[in-house]
Amino acid sequence: MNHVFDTLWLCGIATMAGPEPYGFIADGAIATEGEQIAYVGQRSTLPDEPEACAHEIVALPGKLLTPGFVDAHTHLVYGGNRAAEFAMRLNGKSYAEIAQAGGGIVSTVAATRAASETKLLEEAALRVAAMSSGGVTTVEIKSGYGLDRDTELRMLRVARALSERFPIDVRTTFLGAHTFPREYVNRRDEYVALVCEVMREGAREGLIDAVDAFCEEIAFSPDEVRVIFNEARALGIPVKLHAAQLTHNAGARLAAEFGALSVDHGEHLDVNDIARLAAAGTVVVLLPTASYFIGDTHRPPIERLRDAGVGMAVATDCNPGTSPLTSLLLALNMACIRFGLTSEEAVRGATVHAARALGLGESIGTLEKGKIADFALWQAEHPAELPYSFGASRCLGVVKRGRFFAGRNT
Ligand code: DI6
Ligand code: FE
Repeated sequence: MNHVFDTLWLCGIATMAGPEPYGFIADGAIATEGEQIAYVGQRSTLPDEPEACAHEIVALPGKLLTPGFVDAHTHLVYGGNRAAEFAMRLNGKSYAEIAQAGGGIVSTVAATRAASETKLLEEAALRVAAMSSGGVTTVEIKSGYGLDRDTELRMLRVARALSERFPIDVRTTFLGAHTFPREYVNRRDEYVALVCEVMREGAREGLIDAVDAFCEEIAFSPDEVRVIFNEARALGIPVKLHAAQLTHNAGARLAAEFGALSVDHGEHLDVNDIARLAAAGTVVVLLPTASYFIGDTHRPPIERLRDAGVGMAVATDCNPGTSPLTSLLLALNMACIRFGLTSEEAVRGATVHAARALGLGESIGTLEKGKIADFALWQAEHPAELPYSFGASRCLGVVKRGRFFAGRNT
């Protein structure tokens, strides 16, 4: 008598593992047992007739199953929105003028500080619901719109609470070093010290899975980031870095030195950075919709990253200022059209490499025996259809840790 699995799914499967493009199996079978994948392969190589292999059979002819999508870079917990600022930009106002008029990131900081935990949770829940119905089963959420002790910790608690409401795992990233709050612009060292203090407190409460900083001329210098990364290292927390978005600086080099999980944005990475990131195994997280939304035409060095074998993830950057977006599929499409990724690289960017960017490459991101049973189900026959179709979600539902949740499109 063969071993009997819990559930057996029969459909096209993009495993994103193995030598085939997309690891695609047209006539595939994947079985779950508890929260894990117990079998994946050709339907024809199942040990027995499907009915004898599992308690429950789900046959979905003409449909596609992929690893659950991973959105590896979001700032989706925030107060208010920046639609008025968008309108000002359309009327010719520059980002600097808007910032002077009290807009920009500090306006989101003010709105986030003013919002209660419940209000932040309700608003973020709408965004997570949209992501979940778009096939996302793991999302990274950053703090960074509080820039004070209480609000930063509140943002992280809200991020954690979201995973209890949806079939989604949340990885929290502490981004106290997003920008300098007004009250500290002339006391930068004191603010860096505060960031370290809040990091320690967040770590004690188990609220921080990774530490990030915005390393730019207009934000934190590489030396300031080093202080923050040293603190993270002392606490045993992995780091990632917003770097080379607007200008080139020593940020990516510093990230590689600290073995960062990822460098995010990366439009201005140079050849030396790329060699160091490749050696460190650091993933570059591409955020094509942020560059689109601010009208930046500078493209990341995709060919060089590809040639060096640096993993490229693609994420939404969901945030009120530069990417008010919840559709990871749209980000994949833009990664192809605007940045020049292949379809397969784009899908890898939302699965394998996105998982690696969160330090979760061993447990999710591909469909392999023993990994967590996180799947997205699609109205598609082939994975190349995913970055191709834009403006509509084809997601039929997700399987989270072995359990099925129907999507809004079913
Ligand atoms: N880079 C970004 O694109 C966002 N944060 C960051 O460090 C923008 C944040 C905002 O404008 O609210
Ligand atoms: Fe960001």
